[in-house]
Order: sequence, then C-alpha cells, then structure tokens
Amino acid sequence: MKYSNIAPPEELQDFYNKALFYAAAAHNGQFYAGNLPYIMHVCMVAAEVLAADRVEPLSNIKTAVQIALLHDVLEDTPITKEEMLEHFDSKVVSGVDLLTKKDDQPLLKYLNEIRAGGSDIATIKMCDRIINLQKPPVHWGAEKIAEYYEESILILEICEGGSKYVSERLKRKIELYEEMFMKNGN
Ligand SMILES: [Mn+2]
Repeated sequence: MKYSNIAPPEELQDFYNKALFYAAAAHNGQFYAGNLPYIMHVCMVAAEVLAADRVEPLSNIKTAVQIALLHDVLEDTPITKEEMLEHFDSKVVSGVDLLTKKDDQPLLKYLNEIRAGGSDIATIKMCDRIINLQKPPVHWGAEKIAEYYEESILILEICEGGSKYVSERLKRKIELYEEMFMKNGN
C-alpha cells in the first residue's frame, strides 16, 4: 500500500502520525457508529493508551501507540503482515498480529496469547474494550448484550497484568455498561 511519504519518525508524535496515515488509508471506506469514518475508533484507542502512559508509563509508548492505531488493520482489511513489515518495526507488526482474532481461534486462546505478549499488548486490548463499551447497536438483543458484558469481564480478568490504571478504568466501564444497558428490564 502506498501512503504519504513522510520522513522517518523521531518523536512520539511522528510515530503516531506515521501509523495514523497508514491506518487511515487502510480503513478508508469503513464506518464507525453509523456514518463516521472508522479511523475514529482507533484514534480513541490510541488516546486511551496515551492517557494511560501519563499515569503509569507503558514499556514502550512509541511502539504501543502505533500498535493501537494499527490494531484492526490485519483483522479488518486485506493488508498482510508482510506488507506491514515494509513500513513498521517487527515489534509493532507482531503486536498487531497478537491483537488480531483469527477465525478459527477460540476466545480464551486469543486472550491468553495477548497476555503472554506482555503488559503493553494486554493494556491495548483493555483500551480497545473500554472504547467498545458504548451504547450497543440497536439490533443487539438482551442475550447479545449479556454475552458482550461477559466477554468484557473475561478480557479484564485475563489482561489484568497490564496497566492497573487501565484495568480500573475498564472495570468501571463494565459496571456502567451493566447499569445502563442491562438493568433496565428490557
Ligand atoms: Mn478495535
């Protein structure tokens, strides 16, 4: 994939922008929350990661912010690991690969591999779920909402080796999700 030809990254913002350019091109034409550009989702995940790093520094924020911005590229676009390796460090690509749920991969195996990938990867997975714990899509029934709630608890349990600040924030978002979308008798 060709995208803006910018100078090699030096500061954190350069790493951020390089990954943002790539992710924006990769997700072009995909949508979020109706008719908004999909790139919004990954930017929100990256903002969670940056905010978490201020409270409790990650092991490598330059790598982590790129993984956050690129985390859905392999799962949701035709781009391959090999293509990504032409542009990004292997640590970034392997992080994105760990966060990519393969079709035949059981959820527990997926999450355990994320945890084994280290605390930054576990933290990014929790940040992704924090952002995804929004108002459920209108077509979701009570059963699907309950399933998403249970899955979020499992993510919290397995990824808790990551940032404590992010764990606490995810815990609170799960509580709010239950209060707002599961306790209204619908
Ligand atoms: Mn995501």
